[in-house]
Amino acid sequence: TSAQIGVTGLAVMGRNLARNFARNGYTVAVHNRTVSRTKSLVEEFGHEGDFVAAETAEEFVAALERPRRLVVMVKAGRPTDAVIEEFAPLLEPGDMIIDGGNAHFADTRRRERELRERGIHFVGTGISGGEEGALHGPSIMPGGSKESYESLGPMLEKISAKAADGAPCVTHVGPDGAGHFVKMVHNGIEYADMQLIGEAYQLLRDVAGYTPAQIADIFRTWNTGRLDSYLIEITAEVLSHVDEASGKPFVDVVVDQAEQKGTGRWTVQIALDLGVPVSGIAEAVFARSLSGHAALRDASRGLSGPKPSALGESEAAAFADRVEQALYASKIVSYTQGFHEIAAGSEEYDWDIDLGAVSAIWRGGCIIRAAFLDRIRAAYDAQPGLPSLLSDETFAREIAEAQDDWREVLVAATRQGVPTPGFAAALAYYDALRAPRLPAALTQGQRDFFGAHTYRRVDRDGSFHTLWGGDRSEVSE
Ligand code: NBP
Repeated sequence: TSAQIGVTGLAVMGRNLARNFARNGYTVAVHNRTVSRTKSLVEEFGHEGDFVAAETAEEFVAALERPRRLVVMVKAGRPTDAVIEEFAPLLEPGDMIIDGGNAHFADTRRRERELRERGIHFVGTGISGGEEGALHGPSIMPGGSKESYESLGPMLEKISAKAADGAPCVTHVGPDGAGHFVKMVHNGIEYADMQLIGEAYQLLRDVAGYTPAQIADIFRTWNTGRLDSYLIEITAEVLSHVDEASGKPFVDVVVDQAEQKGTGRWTVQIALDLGVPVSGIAEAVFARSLSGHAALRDASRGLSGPKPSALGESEAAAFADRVEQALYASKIVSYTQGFHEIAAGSEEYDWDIDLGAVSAIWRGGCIIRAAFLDRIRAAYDAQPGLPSLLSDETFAREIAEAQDDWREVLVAATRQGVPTPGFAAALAYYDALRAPRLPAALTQGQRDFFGAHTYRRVDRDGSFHTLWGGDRSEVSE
């Protein structure tokens, strides 16, 4: 029997992905560096479909029909290169290596280039949805050549999540590293979403005075509206969970130091390189980092500031409604920033990414799946060249309606000393974009003063310098 697809790297993700292919009727060759994983997969789940267990790389490659489709699900970084070095010599022109790990897109570009020279298609593929997604249907973001997608697309469409309208959550994102780039920004947006939800929780707790169980109910209500999303849904689950050992809310017994694996940080690093202001995502990454500085936080607990005082019952309910507005408006801004980064990456690397298609494949399977993404897609469908999501009429109107509450929430947060870097960064971005004039003019003046860096004028073309140390006359450069 020859297998239509092979998966090497059978930790949680690879094993579930292999099972997903098998459950969809494909014959799947399975391989792992440590053979026991391969054996246990076939022992435990062999009844789910057709698996071909391979102990060696040679056996694995031999089990695959041609052109070969070989999915690599190992730890990103060095292990991915090691696996490529192991398999590439065994492959033939036209074969495909699909890297489903969380690779950095620059690594994917390098690998794609190297393998292309050897006639092998390298398909860097973002896969989102965690282990459940891998098994039941992830959102899949493949890069690589068009040709490879023709061969792979139908299989990926079959195993992917389906959006509410039945559309598979996979599209050919673009050449070489486009898929991993989009997956990276997806994760950055996920960080921002989580930070904004965290801030909403903190405000409902400290300013409105609600208990975690009450806040869970508020989130459940929000989840029936425009904020309907996986992250809001699981937030309610986490908040209503009670720790068995202590009887306390679970959220009160967890150490408040957030960890990260790196894709959020990459999103910000690359945004800095591309010159794209993703301030909301950056604040989310920094907030996690700040939370982890235990010694710094311990040393700072005595610093002065207001103590939040809880509102009365009816005021609290009204405040919760405002927080919903603030959360929604901030969310629009963080998606605006994330899509700006994708557009900038697409421009820089000539990927020609369809932003509407990207929002469409995030509607199911992935961590940021949300009703909201339908509206983003509608915005790009209506106007493919939309310069910014904020220029979409619907989003602009929604922000206009939300903004009084958004500002009030930030006033309350500031007065009561509740940190809301995500909400604040989002509002600052919004206000900066709509400002008729920015203090950047003053910055240019300062730069010209100390470094003769020159400036442009509003009323004439060219670049100019003022002789600051002399008679302050202006010279044209
Ligand atoms: P891990 O990231 O924990 O990787 C473990 C796998 O890598 C095992 O199969 C291991 O083989 C293999 N491996 C390593 Br480590 N070094 C190797 C080498 N030098 N040669 C060959 N194989 C090697 O697994 P995971 O959590 O299933 O994630 C797989 C990929 O999917 C990662 O890139 C991850 O970032 C990405 N991802 C994960 C999630 C998630 O929710 N976990 C979601 C989306 C994407 P061994 O058994 O012999 O040690």
